[in-house]
Amino acid sequence: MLERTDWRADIPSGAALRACLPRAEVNVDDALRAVRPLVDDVAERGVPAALDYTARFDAVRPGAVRVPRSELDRALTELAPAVRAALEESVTRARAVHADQRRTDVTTRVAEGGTVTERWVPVARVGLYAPGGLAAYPSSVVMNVVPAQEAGVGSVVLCTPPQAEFGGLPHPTTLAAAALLGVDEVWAVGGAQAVALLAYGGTDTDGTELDPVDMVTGPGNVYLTAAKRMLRGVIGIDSEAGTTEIAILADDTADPGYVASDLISQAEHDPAAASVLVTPSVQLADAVDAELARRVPVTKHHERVAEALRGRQSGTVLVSGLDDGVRVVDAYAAEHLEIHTADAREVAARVRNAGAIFVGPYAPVSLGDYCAGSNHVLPTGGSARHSAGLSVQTFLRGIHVVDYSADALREVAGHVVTLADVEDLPAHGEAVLARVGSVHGRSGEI
Ligand code: HSO
Ligand code: ZN
Repeated sequence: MLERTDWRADIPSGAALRACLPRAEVNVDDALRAVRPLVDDVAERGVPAALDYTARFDAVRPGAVRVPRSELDRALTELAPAVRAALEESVTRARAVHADQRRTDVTTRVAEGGTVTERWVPVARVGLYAPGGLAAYPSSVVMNVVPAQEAGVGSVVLCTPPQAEFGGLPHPTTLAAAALLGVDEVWAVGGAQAVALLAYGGTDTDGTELDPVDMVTGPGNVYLTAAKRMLRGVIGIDSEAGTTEIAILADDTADPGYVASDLISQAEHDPAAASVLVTPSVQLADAVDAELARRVPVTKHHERVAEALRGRQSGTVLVSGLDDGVRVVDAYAAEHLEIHTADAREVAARVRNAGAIFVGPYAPVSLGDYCAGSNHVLPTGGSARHSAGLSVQTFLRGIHVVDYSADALREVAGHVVTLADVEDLPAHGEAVLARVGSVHGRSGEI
């Protein structure tokens, strides 16, 4: 079922290893070219442009971008009790984890009378994106909003696409999740046009000002990702959370049914989703294929799943042992990595690159998607090599506060003047000399 790559006898090394892995060829350059005129248009014309693109891409044109408060309240009132309870549990667990990520300011005494304090300050206003597309994502509302709130962000806008079947409003469960979390500014706009409108702001059809944000976070398709990349600088962005992917490192102790169902679970998101099995066991690979053959046809979204599993972004990689297995999953740097091996904790501890690691048979990715407490907005496409998922840290900036007394400045003044001279920036040294008098026979007097 899954295409096989056999590296048991010979495994590529270095960059070649990364290049040979099953991976989607996402052409962000094409997407960048496609979204540039759209972004420019929204920058120039604001809301009317954003609504034009919404009409074109989402086949619906809402009367206004901002969702009325009454619709948020209604969505929450009409939310099924079981869904509300599940969302509340998801929020409680995510809050517990993210509250522990808060930072305290740290003051370092560098010298007598000289201190540097790292002061953690939240971003003032953020735009959080919850996708629409093939599913509704109230869980992504939780995963964006909770870290922003725990970081102390004062002003939060949720952006999510409007849907024709809901009369131009976003999905009601997405609205209910926002209301449950106390977010009352929701914009019915999605995709690249949402990012552009968040970055530049505008005036809504009823005259309401839509204020620009300082930062945009959240997952989305390649066009949303391209718009984030393009507008980085105008706004801050999180890591690139694109089409979902799961890698599973498993040995012959793994349950093939668990492995197959988890590979299917992420393939369900999108025909371009990636499901990769890495194993030293041919027996397990065969058993997983047999389970996939049995399960895929009967899963609800079998067409999407089959396409994702058939794609060149998915496959099985056979390795000679778990050491090579760890090398492969490190090179792949999966958004989600599951470890199904004997002593899974020990193997997990050796992994360096992953968005999130799920240890052992009872921590499936779906648990993390909804209710583990961990965040599900995670780096994709190998960006877990250098980036992390969404967290409180994403929304904080560390500001260095430098506080020196006259004596403390005098004590180090000679070194400052020397370094300024060596860089041929004598005015830098003179700024110090003006305060401390003379150093090295040079005086601050002009
Ligand atoms: N697996 C997705 C998140 C998600 N799953 C939302 C279900 N709902 C990307 O981490
Ligand atoms: Zn998922």
